[in-house]
Amino acid sequence: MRRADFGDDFTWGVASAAFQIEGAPDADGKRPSVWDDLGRKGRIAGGRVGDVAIDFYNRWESDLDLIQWLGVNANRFSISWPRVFGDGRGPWNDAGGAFYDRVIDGCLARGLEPWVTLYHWDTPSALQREGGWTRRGIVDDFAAFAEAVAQRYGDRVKHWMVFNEPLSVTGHIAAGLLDNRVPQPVKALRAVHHMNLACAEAGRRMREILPADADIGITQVVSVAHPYESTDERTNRARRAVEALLCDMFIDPAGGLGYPFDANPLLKAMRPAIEDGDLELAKFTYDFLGVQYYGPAPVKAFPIPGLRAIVLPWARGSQTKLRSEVGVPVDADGLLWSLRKYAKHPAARRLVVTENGFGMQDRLRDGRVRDDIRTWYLREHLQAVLDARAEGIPVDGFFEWSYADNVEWFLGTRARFGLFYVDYDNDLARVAKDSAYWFHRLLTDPDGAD
Ligand code: IFM
Repeated sequence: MRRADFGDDFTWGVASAAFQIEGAPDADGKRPSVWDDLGRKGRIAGGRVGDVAIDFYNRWESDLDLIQWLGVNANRFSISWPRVFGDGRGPWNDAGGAFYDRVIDGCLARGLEPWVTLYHWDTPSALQREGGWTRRGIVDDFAAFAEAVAQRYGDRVKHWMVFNEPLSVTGHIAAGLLDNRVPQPVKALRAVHHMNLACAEAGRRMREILPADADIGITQVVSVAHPYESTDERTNRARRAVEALLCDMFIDPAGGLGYPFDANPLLKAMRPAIEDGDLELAKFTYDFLGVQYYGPAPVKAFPIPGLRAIVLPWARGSQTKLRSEVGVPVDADGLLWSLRKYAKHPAARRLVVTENGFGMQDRLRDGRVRDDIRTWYLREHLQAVLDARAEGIPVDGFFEWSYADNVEWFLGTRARFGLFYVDYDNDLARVAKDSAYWFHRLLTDPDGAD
């Protein structure tokens, strides 16, 4: 496989998120986020691991050097809402904002195009106490934050993602994980609608502020359900019901298609949150849809005739045997199917794989991390991207998750996704894994990598 196979216009990047890498939860006027609180309450494995994370706040220069060494031309990271915008409604915090000036300028100086996510789950605690995404007023709060970020960094940042994987946040709400552990599925569905309104409103306001060539996208869990196609209509209905919940309820409204209530009647519980005119407000054409693909969602039709079938993602039933540390089945075909499915969606003009990677428990032995599985996984999924491009599907970028091991949310530091190993027992030293050397060869050696 060679870099040239993907063409000159292809974006190669790595991805990360503020809470997972930065640490420095109170530095320079930063206010707390819901994830800082969860760490303090002992709800993250390992406890307050997010307080230091991998110390990107202080090590950003040497980490950008590592990212540059890989040979990528883009770096995706997120802005922490409470680092720059106080308790969620401003005022702008100059000291916190200056950190992202340094990172953005540092990227540009190294030939790395900054790809900036506005929201990667770290809701300011103060807004969370008011109900977070279950409160409709957060739509305006988020849009004001988006405006402020665009005004501050829009002179240097061209590529934006308004949200990262809203599904994960609504999943946390549904399971009651963000507060008192009481499941709140109906509130979570209402939060879906608020997020859709917020993303569209933020997108519109950003377009007014940013230069005409700004590239505004959103990232979603784009995992088609498996089996990908079936002659059995009940299985196909189950598949559509799961895909409605994973992704379609987040992008169909943006594309002017409304909510996929027919595919999954459970979604109708969000109806009380939908006010007159909302479906118009939820429309927004993104320049790109960020495809976050780790594995397919196995489904089986519910065995009671007449009942709408829905099986939880990652349930048993997959035909693939290998699973990552976070329980995701491995199947690169699913990426090709996902790209096919969303290639012509009216919500977005093109596709970018904004996350793909393999989580496992790597071991550092004699200074080396032999992670052949991760290398194999990346090669397989990159091949799926090549196959999609050969079919004419407009996918023009790939971001590996993540450049280094980091805080995997509730799992803490237990699952490692990085190309660089982080030695938590040795001052967070970074060690290039075998997969990092492979990625580096792929991107820098004209003969490519096997
Ligand atoms: O670490 C997460 C990331 O924050 C969002 N997408 C999935 C990754 C791996 O689980």
